[in-house]
Amino acid sequence: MRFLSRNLIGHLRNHAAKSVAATGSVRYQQTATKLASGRPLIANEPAGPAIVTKTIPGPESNRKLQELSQIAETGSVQLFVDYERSLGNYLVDVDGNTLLDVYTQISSLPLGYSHPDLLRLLDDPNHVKAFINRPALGAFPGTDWTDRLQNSLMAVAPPGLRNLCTMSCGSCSNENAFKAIYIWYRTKERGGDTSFTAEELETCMHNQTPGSPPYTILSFSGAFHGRTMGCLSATRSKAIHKIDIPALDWPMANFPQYKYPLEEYVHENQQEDAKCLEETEDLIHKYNAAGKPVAAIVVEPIQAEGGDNHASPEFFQGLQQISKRTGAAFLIDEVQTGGGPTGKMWCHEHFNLPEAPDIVTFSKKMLTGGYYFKEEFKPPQGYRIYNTWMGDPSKVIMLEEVVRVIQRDRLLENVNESGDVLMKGLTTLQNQYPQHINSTRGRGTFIAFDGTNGAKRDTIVNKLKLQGIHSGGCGDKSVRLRPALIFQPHHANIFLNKLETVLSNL
Ligand code: PSZ
Repeated sequence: MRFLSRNLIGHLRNHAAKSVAATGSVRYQQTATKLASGRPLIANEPAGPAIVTKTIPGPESNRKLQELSQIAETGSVQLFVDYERSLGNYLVDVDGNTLLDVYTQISSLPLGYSHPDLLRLLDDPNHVKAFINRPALGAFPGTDWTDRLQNSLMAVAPPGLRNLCTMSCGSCSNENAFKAIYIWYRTKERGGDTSFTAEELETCMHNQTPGSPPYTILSFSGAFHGRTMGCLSATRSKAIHKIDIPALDWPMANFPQYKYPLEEYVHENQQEDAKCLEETEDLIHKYNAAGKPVAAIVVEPIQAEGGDNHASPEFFQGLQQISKRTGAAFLIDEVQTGGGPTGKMWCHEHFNLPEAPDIVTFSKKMLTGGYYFKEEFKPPQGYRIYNTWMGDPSKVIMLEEVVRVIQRDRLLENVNESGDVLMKGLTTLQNQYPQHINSTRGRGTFIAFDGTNGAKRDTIVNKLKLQGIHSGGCGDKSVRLRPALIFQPHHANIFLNKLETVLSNL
């Protein structure tokens, strides 16, 4: 059998958790033979990483960086990639280094590089037309647009959400979700009346109330919701994102900060939840009373840029209750968590919410941006949530294929299986090298661990690269893993062995 059943995986996960502390040494190959799911998902993928330069970036990357920096700001460029040669889980750089990519373009490649089923799409001449004729979808959708949406985004919609708006990236999905929420909130305040007064129409042209109401969005310490002018006021992860940019006076509540390992600090972490929930509700009342009504609570199911901070299902259930009590919408930002990396299509499906969130935003692994919403968030007039492209049919055609491959190759099961191998191996390594790493946490393959400090984290990420592993940092001292959905247990074992090499030589 190629994949283990869900029950068996559940069993193995429990077993892994119990036996980790007792396992003295790391034996990843043994785990591999037990769990590896048959044939590789990508034919002709490299057998492993191969490093050919002394430094990464190598000389060719540095030369190209020099060229590009003549015309562009390149402070964030890490290396130049040969996308012709990159395949599956392996990124090949312009110096010919082959790296196992557990970061995958900031978590945005569902099927890795050059997946054969995606390449085949371009053999169909109808698809070629869709790739070269980019419509203004809000005005001129194509013949098959509704079918395409049904077969892609709607086929994997979060339970309970049957409405959809497509956009181009994560930030513009959040921006427009905020707008849909303001329109909903104002319509509620008007008692459902969908007309505007002359004063509202006049004052909005001067950015004044009542036409431009002073609504706010509550977000959390450590949150990342994008860098555009509205989203940035909800983003709280790093000062470099925000410095020098005017911001709105929006409330920020503390996101829970748990003590690890979780099973040793159940009581403390429950108290932490209660404290943060109380603060959230108090802040909403305070802002409402000050004439800055809180129209929405926005939250990531796992804070990603802020350092892979997790919160309990009870915390998210509590937030939903607060949103009901205060009349604020409950917006879950699944831009980074959505599309399968946590082992479910949507991370909030892990939280047993009694009903769907009001809005769920997505981008990255979903290839197109956008948001799902409850019917009541559909604006009462057209042309209010709108821009030129409103997404891109070529991305939706690709997503249709991605959804088909996820189902055909049972990639969510693969994610859970590979995630188990990673969690078990990382837990063993953190027990073996507590002077270097700790706090392994994650769902599916959406996993992070901490270096003992920021400098140690940076050293680990850099040394991993020279071992042929491309990982990423997040927060102050975390290493994050964001492999594609085609990352299999044998890739996990390669990663763990390379990490052990790095840790044992620190
Ligand atoms: O430094 C950056 O700008 C980065 S690095 C990773 C992201 C941004 N993630 C984007 C992101 C996200 O993780 C969440 C939870 N919400 C919104 C966004 C914004 O998406 P984009 O980048 O597509 O605008």
